[in-house]
Amino acid sequence: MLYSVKMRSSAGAPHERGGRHISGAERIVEGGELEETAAAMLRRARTHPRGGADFINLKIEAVNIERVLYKPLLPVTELSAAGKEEGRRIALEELVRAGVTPRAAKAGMEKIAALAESIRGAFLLDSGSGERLDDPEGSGVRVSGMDCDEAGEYLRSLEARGLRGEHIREALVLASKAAGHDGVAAELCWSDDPGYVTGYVASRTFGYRRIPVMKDLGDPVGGRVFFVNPGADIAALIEYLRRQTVLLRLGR
Ligand code: PML
Repeated sequence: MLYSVKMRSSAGAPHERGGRHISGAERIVEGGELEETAAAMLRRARTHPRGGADFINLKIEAVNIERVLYKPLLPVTELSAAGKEEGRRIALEELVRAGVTPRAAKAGMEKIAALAESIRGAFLLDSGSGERLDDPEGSGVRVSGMDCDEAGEYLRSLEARGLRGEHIREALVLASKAAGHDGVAAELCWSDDPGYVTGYVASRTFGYRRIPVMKDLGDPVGGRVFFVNPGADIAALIEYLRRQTVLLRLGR
């Protein structure tokens, strides 16, 4: 039996009552791994670089294996950038190469850069016009229901390339789930961890393109934008991103 284990933590108040988001994590694991997984998530919520959490929500649910979809993990390419300006310029070029118009790419970059505080979800923007497609007053679409199919094999493959830590482990899984939907043209993301300045552009065509610097060290604001192909069914895409369970497989 497989279980989904989800954690979200906040400071000051629960998320629903306006608390400041601290951290979130999600795994899909076998029953025997539940205790270890839950303990690791609690530790993470209590010792996160964004601050200690006052409210921690841990949710464990059985997964209906018949509803699980399997998709390939995106291949990773590491790009180089000397600083934030170069990193953001490269990200814009990568988005345009993946089929996003320059106008929409710029709009997406500005959406994240203009945030005063990180939001929990991702913005959905039309890849042609740059217009926001999810609730304009809302806090974005939170992607959930994914993990790698073979956790050990996945971690070893990342480590063999010198890629370590929760950020890349989770971001690559999330980006691969999103890229597995026909409605998603590309994704732009950088971290909200003040000590972590890496970001990426992901697309099904070009894979996960990792950019080493996308913001200043110490900046606690990051975010994520999905650029959506014109004509995509937005409600179906949001349902897929939020609720469809997807297990990602290496090279398949
Ligand atoms: C996040 O953890 O908030 C997003 C991480 C983006 C970059 C991950 C990486 O490739 O190192």
